[in-house]
Amino acid sequence: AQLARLIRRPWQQTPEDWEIRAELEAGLMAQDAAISPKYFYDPLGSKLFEAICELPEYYPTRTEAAIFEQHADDIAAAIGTGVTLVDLGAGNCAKAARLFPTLKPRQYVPIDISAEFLREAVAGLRQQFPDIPMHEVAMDFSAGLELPATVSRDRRLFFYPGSSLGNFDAQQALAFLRRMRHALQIGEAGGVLLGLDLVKDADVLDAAYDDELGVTAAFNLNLLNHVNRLLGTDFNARDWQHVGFYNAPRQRVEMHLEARHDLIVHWDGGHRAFLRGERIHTENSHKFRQQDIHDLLEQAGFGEVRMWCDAQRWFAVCHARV
Ligand code: AVI
Repeated sequence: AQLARLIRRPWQQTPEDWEIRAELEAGLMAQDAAISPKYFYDPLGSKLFEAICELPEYYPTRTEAAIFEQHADDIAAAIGTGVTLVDLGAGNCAKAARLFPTLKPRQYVPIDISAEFLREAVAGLRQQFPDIPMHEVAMDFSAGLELPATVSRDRRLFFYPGSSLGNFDAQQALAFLRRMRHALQIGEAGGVLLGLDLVKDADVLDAAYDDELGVTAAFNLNLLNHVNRLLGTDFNARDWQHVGFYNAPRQRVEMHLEARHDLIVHWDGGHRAFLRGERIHTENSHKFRQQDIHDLLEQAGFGEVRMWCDAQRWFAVCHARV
C-alpha cells in the first residue's frame, strides 16, 4: 500500500490522515504554536472566505476585479487567446470565469484543495460556458504542480490571483514560482498571471483583516472546528479570540488565535496547555512593493513582466513569461 501511494500522482493522492495529523500535532506542540492557513478551507471556511470577499473592508477582491475590468484588452493582448488556463486555488471559479470572454481559453483547469466546493462550482460553470472544456483537479498544489496527462501542456497560463502568493513566506513564494516556471518549461511557452496586494496604510490593512461584522474572526475561528475533525482535538472556539493586524517591519498581515483564559487542548496521544493571551499563528499575508514583485519574478526566472495597478496603487495584476 505504501509503494502504491508513492507511485500515485499528486492529483491521485489524498494526504493520508496520519500525515495531516502529524503536521497539525507538530504545529500545536511547537513553542510558537502554528496551524497552516490551508486548513481554513473546509466547506464552511470556503463559504466564509467568499463572504470576506464581499466585505466593505476587504478591498483586494474588488480592487483586483476592477483592474481586470479596466485593463481587460491590454491584459488579454499580453497573454494571447487560446491558453490552457490553470486556476490555482480556484475556489468558486468566479475570478477566472470573468476572464473567459476575453481570453477564450482552450481548456479550463481549476485546482483547489476543497474538493466538494470545487465540484459544485465547476458544475455551475459548465452550464454557463458549455464550449469551454473544463477539467477540475482537487489537490494540494503547494505540494506539487504535476497535472494529469489530460491537461494540455500547450501554452499553460498559471492563474494565481487574490494575492494568495502572499500567504507563503518569501522563500516558499520564490520556490513556488520556480516550480511554476519549471512546469511551464516542459510545454509550449506559457506564463503566469498573478494578483498581488501592495503595501499601504496600516489602518486599511488592519480593517481588512479585522472587519466590523466579525466575518474574518469567524473564518479564523472555524479553523479550530476543522482541526477538531482532523486531529480529534477538543478546541472550543468560544475560548479563543481572533487577532489580525499589519506587522509593518515584516511587511505582512498576521492572523492569530488568542486564548481567552488558561486552558488545555487534548487529542488522542497528546495535549498542549495555553496560558491566557497565548497565541496560535494561523496566517501571514505578505504585502508587496512593485519592485519586490519584479525582483521575485526575475529571481524565479521569469521575464517580459507587465504590471497593471488601480489608481490608488493598492493592488497589482502582473503577467510574466518563462
Ligand atoms: C486567500 N488569501 C489571499 C487571503 C488573504 O488576504 O491573505 C485569505 C484571508 N485571510 C483573511 N482574510 C482573507
